[in-house]
Amino acid sequence: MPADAPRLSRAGSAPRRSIVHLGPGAFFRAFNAVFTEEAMAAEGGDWGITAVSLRSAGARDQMAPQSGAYTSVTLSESGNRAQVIGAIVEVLVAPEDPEAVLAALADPAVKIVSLTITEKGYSHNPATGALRLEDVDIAHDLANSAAPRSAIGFIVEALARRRAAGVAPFTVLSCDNLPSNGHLAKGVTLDFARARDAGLAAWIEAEVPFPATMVDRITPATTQADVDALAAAEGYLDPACVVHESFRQWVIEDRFAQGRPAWEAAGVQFVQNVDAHETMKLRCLNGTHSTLAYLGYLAGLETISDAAHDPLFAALLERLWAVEILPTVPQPEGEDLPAYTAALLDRYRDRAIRHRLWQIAMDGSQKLPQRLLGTIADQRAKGVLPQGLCLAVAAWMRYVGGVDEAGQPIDVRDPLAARLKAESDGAGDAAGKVAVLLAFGEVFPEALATDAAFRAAVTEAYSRLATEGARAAIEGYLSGAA
Ligand code: CS2
Repeated sequence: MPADAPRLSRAGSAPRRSIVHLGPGAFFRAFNAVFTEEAMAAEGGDWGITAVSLRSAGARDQMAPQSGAYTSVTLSESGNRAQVIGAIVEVLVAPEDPEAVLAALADPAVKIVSLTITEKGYSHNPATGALRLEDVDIAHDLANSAAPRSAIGFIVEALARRRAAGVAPFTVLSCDNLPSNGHLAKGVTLDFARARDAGLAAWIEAEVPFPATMVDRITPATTQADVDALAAAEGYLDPACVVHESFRQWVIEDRFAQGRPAWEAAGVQFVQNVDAHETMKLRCLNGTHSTLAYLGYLAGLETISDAAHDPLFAALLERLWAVEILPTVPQPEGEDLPAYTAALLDRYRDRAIRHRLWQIAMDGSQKLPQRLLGTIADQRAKGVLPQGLCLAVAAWMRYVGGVDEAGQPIDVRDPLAARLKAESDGAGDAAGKVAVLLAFGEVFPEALATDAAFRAAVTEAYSRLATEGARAAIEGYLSGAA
């Protein structure tokens, strides 16, 4: 990196704020903020974004010296494209000053509160969708409403202040990889509000829109090499830059309380119901992402493109899509499903995108229900046993055991990591380990946990992974399926 490269600085004035976004991570900066920037460029409007970090000061420390500006880098083997984004006008750090965040959320000029807080940010039970009132941050926020820690706590307190002041509510726009994410966000918000004040909950239920969305852009974590490459190419330093694929798709239910940016000018699709698009994406993309993450990691691979270029894993993907996943996906308006999965394989093979399997493997206990278990449950309801997806579940079970095929420790990142490992370690043979992990009601719905054929298939797959390894287990699945 050029040692004397100047720091990126904002060109021109910042737009006035009308959006608060919770979760200023890489995906948000590669996705929401880029669409909003382009919508304002095309159709005007003051849709500036106050981004709020609920945990750490990292994003703020990276972006404050740049007045919120940063670079969105589209990666390509034929040459990267840099786009400076100015839609973010400030970054707040909630633990430093929760009142500043609440003031922003209660600002009458704020019309949309959007979320990329990851699956675990909803403090819900993944198997049921209900708010976990015993969650440590939720319990804190119910007792300390003026100094919340959780996204839900901030949203409800801000809505309470708007209601008390006679200010119209904002729209809550969930942009996380969860089925019916708008419905889920509404459900946990109402659960929290009811625990505080029934009248407030009734007002929220009647007045606050929670449109659902499907979001899609592959965005690996930014590395120092990415920052250095940008500095070398563009002549400035930008530690807040994000790198991503060219592809992007945002499908939104068009239900907003006080308007929205002209996102359609940036290519956003507005539909009445996003469920079919969500199911397509969560099961075809995220389901195979997680499958590759666990089986690929156990097989010693590092990235999605490594796996997608490996003939064995490519054959696994093709069979999973054609036989086990697509039969459970309803036809989304305007989509060609076989073409969609063929395009996915091309996206996965893009060697310009170094998407680490370890990154995707994170938080599996929060991801499996919507990525794999829903598909399996739908197949089981038809009397079908999807052996390939059972192998993927078994691979997750092996992964959370914390030891790879070379006997090396795995750095498992998951809210339930300690319990998953402890109970798995103490469970004896494959059947015992599968049994204790299926007993995690936060992950496995009762119908699957008590399904003998599913349990047997996962146990058999777990045994093959333990004795023969991931590659042999995949070969066995493919040859047995032939
Ligand atoms: C990935 C997703 O990290 C993960 O769990 O599966 O972030 C995936 O890259 C995005 O959903 C793609 O749109």
